[in-house]
Amino acid sequence: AQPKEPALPLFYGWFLISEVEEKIKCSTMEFLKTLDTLEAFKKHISEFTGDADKEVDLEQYFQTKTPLHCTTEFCDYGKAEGAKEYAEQQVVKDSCGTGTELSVVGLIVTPRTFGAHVSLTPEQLLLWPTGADKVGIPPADLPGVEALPVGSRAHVTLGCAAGVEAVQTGIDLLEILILQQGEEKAVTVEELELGTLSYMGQGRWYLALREPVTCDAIFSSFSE
Ligand code: ACK
Repeated sequence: AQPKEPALPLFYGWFLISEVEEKIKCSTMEFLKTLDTLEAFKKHISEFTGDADKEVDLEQYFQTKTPLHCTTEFCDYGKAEGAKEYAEQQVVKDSCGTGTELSVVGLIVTPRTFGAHVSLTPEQLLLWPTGADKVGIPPADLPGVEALPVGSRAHVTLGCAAGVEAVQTGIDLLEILILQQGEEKAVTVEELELGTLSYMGQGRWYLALREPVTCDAIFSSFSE
């Protein structure tokens, strides 16, 4: 009989080491608290609540999904297209268990997701699958996506609204980056201690961090 092929994982990615995970959870929750109290945010509250008079506690609104990580390849145990080819790459095999520093350059908040925008180094991009930025994007939005640099989708999902899947964070991030590239410039709402906060319409917020936050992470596969 043929030896059984090893099963493919759910996904590959960089996983924040536990001390960093705790730190990031705390500091990003602080940001949500700040956002919640801003008049500019309250003005657009109905995009989160459906009702301009309703309040929202953003810390409760988003459910954290751990372990915090930046997905490279979603394999879906081999059901996803290209999963096997990705897993077989020498660079992927060699990188498993190795450490790296992820650079978080911004935070996004939308009515669906809360996430960290990660800027990948050329070395990290070697682990970024070709075409990964476009997976699951409606064809009508593709021209905008294709104009973005490779790796633009790289993110850490920090939380999702009830009933929302984590895959949405990358899509929300791309949508925001496409808007930033477009003609319509974002409205800069406020200079915060952390950085510049912009409102992108339809409940979408982007905080460009004044200083990127470096997070120690380990490349690995993940299966449930
Ligand atoms: O926040 P994420 O990157 O979004 O981390 C989780 C991880 O895989 C485990 O679910 C991501 N994910 C789920 N489905 C997909 C998909 N179709 N394409 C890309 N990433 C996905 C999810």
